[in-house]
Amino acid sequence: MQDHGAPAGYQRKILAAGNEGPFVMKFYGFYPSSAAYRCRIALNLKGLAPHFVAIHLRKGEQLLPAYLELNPQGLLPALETDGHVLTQSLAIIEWLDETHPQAPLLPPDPFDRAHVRALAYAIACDIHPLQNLRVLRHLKATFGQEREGLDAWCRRWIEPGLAALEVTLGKSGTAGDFCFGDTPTLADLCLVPQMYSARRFGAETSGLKVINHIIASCDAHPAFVAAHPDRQPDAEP
Ligand SMILES: N[C@@H](CCC(=O)N[C@@H](CS)C(=O)NCC(=O)O)C(=O)O
Repeated sequence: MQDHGAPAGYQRKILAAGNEGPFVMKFYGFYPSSAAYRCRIALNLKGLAPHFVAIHLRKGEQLLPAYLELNPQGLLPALETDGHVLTQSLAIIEWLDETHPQAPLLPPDPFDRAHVRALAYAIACDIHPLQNLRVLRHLKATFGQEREGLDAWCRRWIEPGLAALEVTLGKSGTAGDFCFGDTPTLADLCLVPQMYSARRFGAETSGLKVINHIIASCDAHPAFVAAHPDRQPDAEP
């Protein structure tokens, strides 16, 4: 585990006060982790910059006793704040949204909220878990799959998952520059990391017109830019 302290950059000035009290907000993540990436975007949108503790997943640091004490699931991310440890990226994001209501991540109407959550869950519950490190390691160890087979496995779930999302977004009539309207919501926080993973696994995404329009908007948004894996203090070449 490596404590990188509070990040420099545009968030620091907004957050400094929150990090000087008795409770230092600590975020446990790893630069390419999708679930951590979702939370980093939310933290940036809320103007928060917690201390960052890097947990190197490929070195197995998520299974060290000190981390399992925080999250017995051995999964990233975790957010430690005010004497609480929050886990599960969507629970963390909704907690951030409830406690920092500016730049809301869910629309006000209950049907719209359900729609945005459904978009987010389609990614976070139905696509992402199949490409997780522990799943890929199991496929390798038990079924002898190497890089090519593992990438094909991931594409097998990512491509139809994103294709269905593209249809849903197109039919909704509510997609704009972002998944819902013209400001970021929970759905965009899940979509951007999923598209990052899609590229890593060589998935075909060029035909996803609605999604690619949204990704272009996110790529131009400073909160998303600052959350990119390549810009994290633990990023590796
Ligand atoms: N549903 C969880 C998923 C968390 C998760 O799968 N995290 C991954 C990184 S994206 C992880 O820690 N994987 C460790 C492993 O597979 O051993 C969430 O949204 O927080």
